[in-house]
Amino acid sequence: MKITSARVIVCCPGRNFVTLKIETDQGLTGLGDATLNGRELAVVSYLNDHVIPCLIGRDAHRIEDTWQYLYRGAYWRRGPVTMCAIAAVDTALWDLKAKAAGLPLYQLLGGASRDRVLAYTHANGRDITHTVEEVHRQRELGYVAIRAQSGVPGLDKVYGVATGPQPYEPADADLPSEHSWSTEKYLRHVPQLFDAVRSAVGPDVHLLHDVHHLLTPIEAAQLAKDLEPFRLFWLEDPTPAENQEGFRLIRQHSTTPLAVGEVFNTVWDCKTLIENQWIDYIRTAIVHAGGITHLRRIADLAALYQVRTGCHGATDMSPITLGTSLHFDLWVPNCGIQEHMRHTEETDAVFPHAYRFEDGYMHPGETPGHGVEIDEALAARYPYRRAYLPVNRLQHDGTLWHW
Ligand code: CS2
Ligand code: MG
Repeated sequence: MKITSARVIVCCPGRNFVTLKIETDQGLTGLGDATLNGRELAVVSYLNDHVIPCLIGRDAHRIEDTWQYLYRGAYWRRGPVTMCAIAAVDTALWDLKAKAAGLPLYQLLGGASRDRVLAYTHANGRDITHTVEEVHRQRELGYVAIRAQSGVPGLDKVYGVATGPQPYEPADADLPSEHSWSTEKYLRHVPQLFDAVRSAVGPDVHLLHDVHHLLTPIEAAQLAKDLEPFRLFWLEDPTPAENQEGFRLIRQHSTTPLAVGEVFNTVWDCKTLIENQWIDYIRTAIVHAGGITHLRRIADLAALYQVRTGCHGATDMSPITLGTSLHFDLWVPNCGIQEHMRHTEETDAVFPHAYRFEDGYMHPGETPGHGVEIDEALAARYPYRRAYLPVNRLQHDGTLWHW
């Protein structure tokens, strides 16, 4: 099965998505997600200018060889732009192989290890009362695992919490908006939030929280310790992880489970964290870490140390990543949970998909391939719009804070 063409499709049905479409001489097409939130066009150029010319004429079945060719052949290894581009090719090739076999992708990976995939969603509120209401609302939709975030008294905006009635969207402005940050206020507030949420939902609902890399290791250790009575499923990105050793310090002080990895792009970003058992969940996404071919290497390393997966699933993971992730989750022996932030109706219409949500769990469906397609005519009606993630500055003196 020879690759005859490859094209990049950029669209913005509510938010930007970059999609790679590969066509073959057998008439089959494969799709891969290449969306890198806030830096989309860098990946478009990487694909168009440097990757696509090398793909034409290659055997679409040689997924591993193509992965190594793009990773090693570039000489310049790793990095989010490179690994997103490789992920798009890899995902499209797995889609093609599964379509050629007439099987849903999870069957090619080794078949289902479970009947369905546990999913968590977000409850975001202006304040504690509003967040508790949002948690109840998500419970009514069927979720049994919920991430709770809330506005903090004295801070105008907090990442992960919408300012109006519309759902929160990570990339929110034509130029980066600025949020002010106070570690002291946040550290005082979050234990009160979880005290209220835990008493409202009882012991059986899984509760999660995302710190978005905003604390130093010792501050993160304080928070993890203060949250112990509320038995979190996980505390996410408590501190930036470029310095993997920072997590040792948090571990020394707390038994709250830790999750990290949505910004990682290769196994090298988490090798030390995993081998030292400083984390419990690895959150790396298919789109950001070189596709299925590389993510399964990360998951296999993690399995040796009883670290489980918790794939990133915010709205900037396109339906193609979500669908592919669900095939991965259904198979991977050490799956923990999958993040599920619902896409807009416009996005769902552009990307018709076989995956479904029911009673707190998800399933990728039985359609051959990863089960997600793109309606190109509809996509063309939503042109690219520049959008950025916000930055944080310390409230008291304007210092640019961790991001
Ligand atoms: C978040 C995301 O879903 C999450 O856990 O951290 O909102 C993340 O910040 C965005 O996906 C960044 O693009
Ligand atoms: Mg996160």
